[in-house]
Amino acid sequence: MVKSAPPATNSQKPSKLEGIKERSNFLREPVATELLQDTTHFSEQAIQILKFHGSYQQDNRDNRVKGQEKDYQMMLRTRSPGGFIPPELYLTLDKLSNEYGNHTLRVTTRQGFQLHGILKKNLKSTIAAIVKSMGSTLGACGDLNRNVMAPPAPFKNKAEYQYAWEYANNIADLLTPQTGAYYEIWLDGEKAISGEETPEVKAARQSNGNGTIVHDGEEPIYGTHYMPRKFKISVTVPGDNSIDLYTQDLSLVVITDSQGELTGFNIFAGGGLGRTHNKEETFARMADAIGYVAKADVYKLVKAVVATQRDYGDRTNRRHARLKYLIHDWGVERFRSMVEKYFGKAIEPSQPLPEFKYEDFLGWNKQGDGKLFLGISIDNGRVKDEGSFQLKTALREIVQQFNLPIRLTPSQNVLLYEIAPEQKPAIQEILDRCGIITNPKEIEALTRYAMACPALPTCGLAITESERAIPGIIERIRVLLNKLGLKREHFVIRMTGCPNGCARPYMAELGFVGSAPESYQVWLGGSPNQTRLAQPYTDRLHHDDLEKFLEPIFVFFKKSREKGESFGDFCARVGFDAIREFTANYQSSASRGKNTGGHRITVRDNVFNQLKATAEAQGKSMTDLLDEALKAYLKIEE
Ligand code: SRM
Ligand code: SF4
Repeated sequence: MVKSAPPATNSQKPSKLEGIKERSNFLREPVATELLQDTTHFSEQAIQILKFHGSYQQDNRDNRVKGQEKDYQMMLRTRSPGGFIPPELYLTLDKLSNEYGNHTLRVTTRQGFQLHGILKKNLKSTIAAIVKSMGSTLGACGDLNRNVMAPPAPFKNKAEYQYAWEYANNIADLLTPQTGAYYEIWLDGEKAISGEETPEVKAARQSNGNGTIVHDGEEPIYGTHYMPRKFKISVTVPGDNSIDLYTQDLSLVVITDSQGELTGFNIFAGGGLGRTHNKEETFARMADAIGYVAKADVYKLVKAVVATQRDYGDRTNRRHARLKYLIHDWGVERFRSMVEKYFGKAIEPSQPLPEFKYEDFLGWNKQGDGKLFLGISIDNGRVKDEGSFQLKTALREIVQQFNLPIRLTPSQNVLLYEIAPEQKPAIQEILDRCGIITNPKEIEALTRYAMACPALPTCGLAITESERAIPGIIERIRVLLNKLGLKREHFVIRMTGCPNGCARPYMAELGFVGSAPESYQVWLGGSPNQTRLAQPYTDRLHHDDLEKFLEPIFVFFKKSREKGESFGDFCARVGFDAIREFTANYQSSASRGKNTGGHRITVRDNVFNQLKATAEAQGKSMTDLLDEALKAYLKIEE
């Protein structure tokens, strides 16, 4: 018989957070008390508990002034399994972002929406409005199961996609906190009106298995201390890696029989990306294949994995508390046998799977039931209106007029679906009028496959810029590639403002990870379909040195790549020693005295954004557009 939660796995003192959770009375205090106080911000203890309710306390770091109180504001994140956003919720979020937030919405890398800039005094009204519109923020952050991911494509004629949605939803329900705290605090005790969970899920939560549930208190699965750390799950279909399967604590892959009937799931566990610079004991790790579980046992298996991490995950050192460290320390065999004890039987061997592909589902597509869906690319997930680029207006108008549901994608984009073919021209007209490109081929390919985390000014952990820096970085990489005769070349670029890995940079072909102000650690060698971990190539690249750094690597790539080989595959194949050797012996065309044909100038943010939107709308590069505009202004004739 295995113990139930949470035995200390060693004799060291539990971390401070374990005490805060224990004293919170199942996530009530001190949030409930402090919410009623007329203050601009919460205490350190309340901040920790607030996370479980889906909110982070932040401050606008652009507005920090020494000696003055910080410009406190709250970020709110939705819990949206499989990225599902019903139309009424979208319209509410849009309204709330204008009324209480910073006028933008942000699609996250785990298929949620974030609102930024909400003042403490408006937090209750904002959460209440979200819940009343069929949404929730409960469990979007904190030490528990986070938003469950699933491929966003609404293929109605591919049963496996429907199973992935169904099970993502049910697992999210299974692991939803059971405490009454959320409704007491934000809705004065009114119970949620959102979708009811299935009886099967309810029964699965209550069934004990071999010690998977804790008998005292309000939380049968989590107990008083919840999880040692955040816990992330995805459900996908064979071949579809849109959800970055290897980065999750737990991933399930739908397995069907020859008739398309669901038989069970392949299980992967132990992925995770967060790390800390110069702390070798922290690392990004890819999930391991654990085995196969029949459909009838899937909730039992999920609970067994959760219980293993709940009871044996490290509760003393939060930097060592994710499931990936438990699996790393134990090895897969020991981990599997512990899960089997909770599960009550042996886990079967994995079923064969085809190769995974990266999918983003952009553009107009058929749903398979006569209806259409449209994938719209959003730079870094930021839904906003700016100059001639009116994405926020366009989405609001479309959802208002056609009452369409949305699926948020793991690559920070949106899919509008359930579109009747006759609605297509009117929807296209709105998007054209608002300056939104819908043909994926017209989107700059480096941008299409890139992601960046928010970083400054909202993220308290950011070391340097990310979302605000990546457009300029991509533009410079494009100019460089063009100059080197790699005109149509593209690859996966991901950037984060610190090593926590929120935009999953360690799976990119070219990853930038903030390591100092204006500087990045550079990771190379991830694969285009995110099935191989990249490796750190250099620890500190100042952004001014981007071209000097990348040029030799791109030239080597151009000279020595195999036919059709991608940039990431090339870097992994030749290895870093070969790249370093080539770089050391490389003489750039500039240093050989030739004209590089380019100089860098700085423009203000608003000019840059307008320039970018206009260049995209006109299908030109920003450099060409700027060149044209300046020549006209300066009356330069050629
Ligand atoms: Fe993240 C913390 C934003 C996905 C690993 N993440 C944060 C915070 C809340 C900063 C903080 O703790 O104060 C960031 C808020 C920034 C802001 O201003 O909004 C933040 N993370 C995000 C989002 C919004 C990035 C985005 O570009 O979309 C993503 C929200 C997803 C969601 O809807 O739930 C987001 N974060 C991720 C991912 C990717 C994923 O889950 O697929 C990772 C890497 C995968 C993983 O967990 O291993 C990730 N975030 C972290 C970590 C490091 C965790 C670790 O194990 O060490 C932290 C810091 C922490 O937990 O201590 C963090
Ligand atoms: Fe903040 Fe770092 Fe996550 Fe970026 S990667 S959002 S800087 S915690």
